Amino acid sequence: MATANLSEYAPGSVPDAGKMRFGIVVSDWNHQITGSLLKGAVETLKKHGASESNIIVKHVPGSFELTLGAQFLAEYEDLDAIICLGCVIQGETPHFTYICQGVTHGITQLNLDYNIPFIFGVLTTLNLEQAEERSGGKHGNKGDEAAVTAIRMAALQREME
Ligand code: DLZ
Repeated sequence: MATANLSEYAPGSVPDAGKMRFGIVVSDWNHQITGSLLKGAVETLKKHGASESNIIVKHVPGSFELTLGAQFLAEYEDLDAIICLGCVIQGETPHFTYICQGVTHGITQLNLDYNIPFIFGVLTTLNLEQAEERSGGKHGNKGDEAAVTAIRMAALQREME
């Protein structure tokens, strides 16, 4: 099966984000990749109506810290959705597995503990090339996908409130 393009979505499927407020927590590890994810996420939020002043960006050292960074945002800011951006690249030791498990479980738990969506915008790749392909390369940008997911989930919550 072909890899989906992360920047493509059905026309009309993304609600207006004009009245929404977003948090983005981004990992500085593999910053050349996460910088592109951040750029994609911010541009996509703005493209769908979010204003710059309603996008709060905070940096953390590595993907393992995304969970707590996102929790800080949920505690100290009034937000409709929080996007977590990171890039974990497999190395020679099992460290990759532990970081991926930690951040995956952490973000899942935040989704259950808080009544706002936390979006998993973390690339987990076998090498740098795969990460480049998914951060503005031939497979699109995971940051775009995370932003669209954040808007859709925030709209879903508003609809159900
Ligand atoms: C330590 C580490 C390693 C080896 N690899 C990555 C990675 O590929 N991507 C990432 O986001 N973070 C990595 N880290 C850092 C951890 O996420 C975390 O910041 C440290 O283990 C904290 O000491």
